[in-house]
Amino acid sequence: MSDKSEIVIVSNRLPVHRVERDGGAGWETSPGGLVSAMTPILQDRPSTWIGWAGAADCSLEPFEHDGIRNCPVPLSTEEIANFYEGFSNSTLWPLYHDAIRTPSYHRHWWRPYREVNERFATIAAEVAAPNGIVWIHDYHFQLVPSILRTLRPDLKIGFFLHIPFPPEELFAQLPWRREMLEGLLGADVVGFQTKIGAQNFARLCRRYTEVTGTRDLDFKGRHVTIRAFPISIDFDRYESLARDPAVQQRAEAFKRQLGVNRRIVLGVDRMDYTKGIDIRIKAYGELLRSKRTTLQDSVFVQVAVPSRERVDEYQSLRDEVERLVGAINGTFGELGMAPIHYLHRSLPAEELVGLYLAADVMVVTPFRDGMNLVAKEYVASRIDEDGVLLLSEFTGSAHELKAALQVNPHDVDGLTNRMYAALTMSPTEQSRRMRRLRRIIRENTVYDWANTFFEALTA
Ligand code: GDG
Repeated sequence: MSDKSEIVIVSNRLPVHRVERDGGAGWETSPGGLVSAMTPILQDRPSTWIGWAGAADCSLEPFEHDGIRNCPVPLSTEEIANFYEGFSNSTLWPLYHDAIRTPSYHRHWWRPYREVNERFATIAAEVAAPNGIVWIHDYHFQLVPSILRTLRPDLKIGFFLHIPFPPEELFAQLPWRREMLEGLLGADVVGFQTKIGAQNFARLCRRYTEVTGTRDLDFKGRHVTIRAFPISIDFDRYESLARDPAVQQRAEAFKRQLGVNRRIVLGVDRMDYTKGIDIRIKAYGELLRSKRTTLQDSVFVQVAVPSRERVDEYQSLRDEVERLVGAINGTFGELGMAPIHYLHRSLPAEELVGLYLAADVMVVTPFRDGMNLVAKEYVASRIDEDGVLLLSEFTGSAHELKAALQVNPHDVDGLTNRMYAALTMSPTEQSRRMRRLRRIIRENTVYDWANTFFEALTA
């Protein structure tokens, strides 16, 4: 068998993580939609996944796990600071999310970004079989398509952006805007979460590069397909977890712990300033202050998974969230009973779905989000067709989940009113909306998403 791969995936992290066992260290497949969506496509074909293994200054040999060859790419401590925490997460991440925190532009971050992109592209060029397929994921690697195109013109190259692609006025700030656009134009297919993202990209390419065309583009004699591919979840997995008696018992236990007569309002997010965690806690505080809900009527649970903790903006968000929770609990709580329960940690999937099952209202209020899978997971878990999804208009999911109770998260009064409407929605209205939501997600799963992208790439 050739040691070259017909399919190569490039993403920031490998689909596995290292675990310490009795007999020494080993690898385990990481939970997550992307990994399971790729598995049916990668299995039975020689394939390689290229990514960072998650530890600094660590050089590892390629290895096989669960039928997929993993190729770990080393990053130095300096590269993690400049390429990952710097350019990726302090320049691109805020810029692409409506600049809700001011993006920082530093030339000493740009150079490592380009160098790391060159390293990943070089490895992809080495492992891909003649005429093979390379699918590159996300904002960390926007230069990889064009570098790879130069090294290996025979390849089919796809790129998918998991986060929003910003409008012209914002993207124009980026000092390296032309390089970034031309980097992406090295792909055959450039995929976005929404049509707006695809349109923003095409418009910017027409302004700053030599492309021709309106919807799809032609660049240097090649055709580049620009399209929206809204990502989704493994609907059946969430539905069957929700039917699992052990998970249902967890849900009942959560309800008992929190108080059987209290309606449960739930938020689940990475601790990220794009997610609107602070604003929803403020809105819940307003509900308590105006006595539209009380400590006895409802309880708010916020799970915030630790994320990018070495970036200052994330640290100050955590401080602010913890200050707000403390202030509201201090004002409205009683001994042995708090209005807000806040967990700063990640939960096992069974517990997460137990919480989805227990929650009467799911609050998803990002100021901007590429898609938001939590909203879709909540819907898939609601096997009894009840519960209310309160969803920000500024998520990719809002384009599909029209039957959710939609809200502008910048409007605290509006959000408070909608939260109240969610808490008091009639069972008939809940199930009318939930049935429609469930149908939409059932009809476009993460497997459909992956297949549609692959079809576009191999057409
Ligand atoms: C990016 C884009 C886009 C969360 N807490 C726990 C846990 N999670 C899992 C959820 C969900 C995932 O993390 C979060 O996905 P989101 O889509 O909500 O958000 P991002 O992490 O920002 O993802 C986003 C996505 O990429 C895919 O393209 O939708 O817009 O920003 O799956 O379930 N999982 C477990 N325990 C937790 O405590 N096990």
